[in-house]
Amino acid sequence: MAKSDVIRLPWISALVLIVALLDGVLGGSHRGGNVTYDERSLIINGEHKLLFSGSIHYPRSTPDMWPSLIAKAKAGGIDVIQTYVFWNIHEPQEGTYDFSGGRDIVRFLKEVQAQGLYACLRIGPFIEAEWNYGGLPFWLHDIPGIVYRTDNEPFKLRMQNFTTKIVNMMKSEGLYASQGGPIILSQIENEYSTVEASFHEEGPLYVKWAANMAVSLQTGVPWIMCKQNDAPDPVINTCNGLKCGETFAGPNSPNKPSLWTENWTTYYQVFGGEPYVRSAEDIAFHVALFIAAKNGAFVNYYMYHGGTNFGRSAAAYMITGYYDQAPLDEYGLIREPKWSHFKELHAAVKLCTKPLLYGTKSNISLGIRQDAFVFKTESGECAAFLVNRGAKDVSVMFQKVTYQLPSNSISILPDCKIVAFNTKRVSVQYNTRTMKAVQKFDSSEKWQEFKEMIPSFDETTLRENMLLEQTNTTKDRSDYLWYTMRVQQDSPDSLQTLEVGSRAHVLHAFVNGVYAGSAHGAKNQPNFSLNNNITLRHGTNNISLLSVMVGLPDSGAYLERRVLGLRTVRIGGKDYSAQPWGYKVGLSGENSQIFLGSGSDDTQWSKFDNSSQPLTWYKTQFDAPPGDDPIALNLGSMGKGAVWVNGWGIGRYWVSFLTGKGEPSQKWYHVPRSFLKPTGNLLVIFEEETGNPVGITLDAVSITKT
Ligand SMILES: *[C@@H]1O[C@H](CO)[C@@H](O)[C@H](O)[C@H]1NC(C)=O
Ligand SMILES: *[C@@H]1O[C@H](CO)[C@@H](O)[C@H](O)[C@H]1NC(C)=O
Ligand SMILES: *[C@@H]1O[C@H](CO)[C@@H](O)[C@H](O)[C@H]1NC(C)=O
Ligand SMILES: *[C@@H]1O[C@H](CO)[C@@H](O)[C@H](O)[C@H]1NC(C)=O
Ligand SMILES: *[C@@H]1O[C@H](CO)[C@@H](O)[C@H](O)[C@H]1NC(C)=O
Ligand SMILES: *[C@@H]1O[C@H](CO)[C@@H](O)[C@H](O)[C@H]1NC(C)=O
Ligand SMILES: *[C@@H]1O[C@H](CO)[C@@H](O)[C@H](O)[C@H]1NC(C)=O
Ligand SMILES: *[C@@H]1O[C@H](CO)[C@@H](O)[C@H](O)[C@H]1NC(C)=O
Ligand SMILES: CC(=O)N[C@H]1CO[C@H](CO)[C@@H](O)[C@@H]1O
Repeated sequence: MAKSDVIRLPWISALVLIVALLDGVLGGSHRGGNVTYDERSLIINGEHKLLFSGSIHYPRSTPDMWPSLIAKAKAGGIDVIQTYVFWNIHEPQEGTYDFSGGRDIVRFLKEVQAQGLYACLRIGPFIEAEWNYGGLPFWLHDIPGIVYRTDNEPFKLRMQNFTTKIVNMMKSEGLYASQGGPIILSQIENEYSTVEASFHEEGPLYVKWAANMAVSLQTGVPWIMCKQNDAPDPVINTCNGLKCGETFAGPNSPNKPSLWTENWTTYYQVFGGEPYVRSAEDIAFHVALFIAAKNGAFVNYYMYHGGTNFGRSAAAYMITGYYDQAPLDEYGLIREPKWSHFKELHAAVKLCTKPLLYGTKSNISLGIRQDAFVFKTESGECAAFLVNRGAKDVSVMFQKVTYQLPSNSISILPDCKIVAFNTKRVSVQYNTRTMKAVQKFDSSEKWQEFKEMIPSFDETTLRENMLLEQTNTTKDRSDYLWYTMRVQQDSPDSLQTLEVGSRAHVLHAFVNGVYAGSAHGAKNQPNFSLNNNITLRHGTNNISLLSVMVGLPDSGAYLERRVLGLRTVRIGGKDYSAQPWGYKVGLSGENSQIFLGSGSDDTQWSKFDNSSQPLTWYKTQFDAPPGDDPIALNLGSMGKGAVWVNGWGIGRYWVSFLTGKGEPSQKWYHVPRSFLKPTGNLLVIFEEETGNPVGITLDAVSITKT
């Protein structure tokens, strides 16, 4: 029997305890200091640091959730909170800034500081992040001559302006570690290498410009560029990926440390896609491998808490819940065994800090697929990582002792003798999440409805003899754009084919105000078509096509040139693309802000008639459920649309887009407690399809150990 098996359990508890105690004693010592680096690690106040970091994005939760999310990260052994800065929520119009409420990044960072943690600020300001337009404000699109993310003056001017604005704000609040604040790193650009080649010789020029621009802002803390192997000195190139312990080519200069800015705890999920579940064991293996094999000194979990893409903030096809499989789930509840397994991993690695950061490394082959990485200081402190990359459990001999190594696992020996942790051995209890309906909306008298107008050509004012590009027409003020036209039919009523080619995401067709079919694309299918038979009447017919975007794209080169919306329309084989088209941006319910329930809205609500017609608004009221469990709307009875509670955008839902297994990608939609009043909360839903709101429930979310 392996020695390690006998000793492990009490030993790890003791370790956790010691680390917890140390943390208590040293708590608050995470304060400020000048930040530099060498080839081994970041150096804060002259001290080398081995840091665990977790991504928590402030706009994906609410300010009243921030303290507990940060506290749970800290309790899980996280040292650094990493967030992007979301340009498009802060500068909705050029030169107009908003840092209020959930946009209060300073408040978020001060909470990080108050809990004694560091922060890594990824300014970008292009961030991708499965966020609408990759974080770029849409007004950039209208700047003459602009080309995003390359050596282009109009873009560089705006990028520099916003980056400077953020850096100055951080400085004036004293938030850089060099000023005694929490921020130890900031990031410029984001995974630029994935588009760099598209910009030819201008790509590398832009990288140099971005690095110089950032460095000239003199934050007193290092800048990083992730996935950017040519990051110019002194900017540190960092790794993003699932397996940086295997894939990272390493720092691009001998004096830079090995930092992993995105170790994906799961993968984003799209409508129509299955959740991606990455096991705690697999993540722990790659974290330990990065530390041992790549001299990793900073590991960030992307995401530690994913949260919610409220309102219209998600990028194309992204579901509203974000990285629900992270150690803290969408609702901020602890997900086991991930959270505790990582906590134990962090504690074990921290016990190796001295040999890791100040020792010399050697590796010893223990078998064909087994290696030991051994770190020793001059004074004799020793830590070892025993790696089994093989698919079989094996026993290996290390320093005359036999160790059992489960398949694909790493054992951590903080004293080179006793196994404190093995990435494969999960000792913590699993938990499961329960959704319990606490309120039903099954009484049809309590619902009211409003059928969205189907505009005809005559009712439009914006006219063009062509099919307009969708986003340049909506300016991203709405997901919805109506394309309308008239078709003259001289012969008697007849069946005709309607063929529409689209580069938007969803299409609903109406002929003479009557629903005539829908079609949609998918994340990996940028265009789609609708092919239906329609009945044309003798005389003039009104064709009204509602083209829908489910978020703007967030990645790729030349984002400003994307052509989205309808591309071709044929009826009875005849091409109508260059006919006179009339346009209407947005829904009438959106334009009157029907979801605010304010007096200024003159919407004529009527009794719920249970007719399940497409394009219907529904509203009702509800009281907040007692207790403080998180709550979510179960929209399993609905099709596709959007939800608001007391005017807050809960997000887009798309329950009818089933996964390969025939399930909705997301059925529950988080309603943060802070959006609620005790009684009389206004719930407004816009349903594009034929969903029935009578089947909706409000569920309390809780976790139980299993
Ligand atoms: C950082 O370094 C500067 C200049 O060397 C020094 O004035 C300042 O006090 C240092 N800051 C901290 C927090 O140690
Ligand atoms: C950004 O541009 C605005 C004008 O749009 C200007 O007033 C402001 O000073 C600029 N800010 C920075 C930090 O360059
Ligand atoms: C062990 O070290 C040698 C020499 O530095 C190196 O070539 C080899 O790749 C290392 N092995 C592993 C598994 O990292
Ligand atoms: C966008 O729309 C404006 C009119 O609002 C037009 O002048 C411009 O050419 C359009 N740009 C593109 C790229 O379609
Ligand atoms: C087409 O729309 C116009 C203007 O709204 C309306 O007067 C007309 O009756 C509609 N035609 C049909 C066939 O519905
Ligand atoms: C999508 O576009 C490509 C070329 O741009 C075309 O070949 C293909 O048929 C289109 N697919 C659909 C479903 O419209
Ligand atoms: C349209 O009508 C034709 C002829 O009746 C039929 O063959 C075809 O299947 C129909 N297409 C659709 C999409 O219903
Ligand atoms: C609503 O309509 C559905 C069928 O469309 C029916 O099953 C249900 O009983 C109706 N509910 C009410 C309250 O009328
Ligand atoms: C750098 C790296 O590890 N990238 C990988 C991240 O994960 C995706 C999806 O599994 C892979 O395709 C990448 O190669």
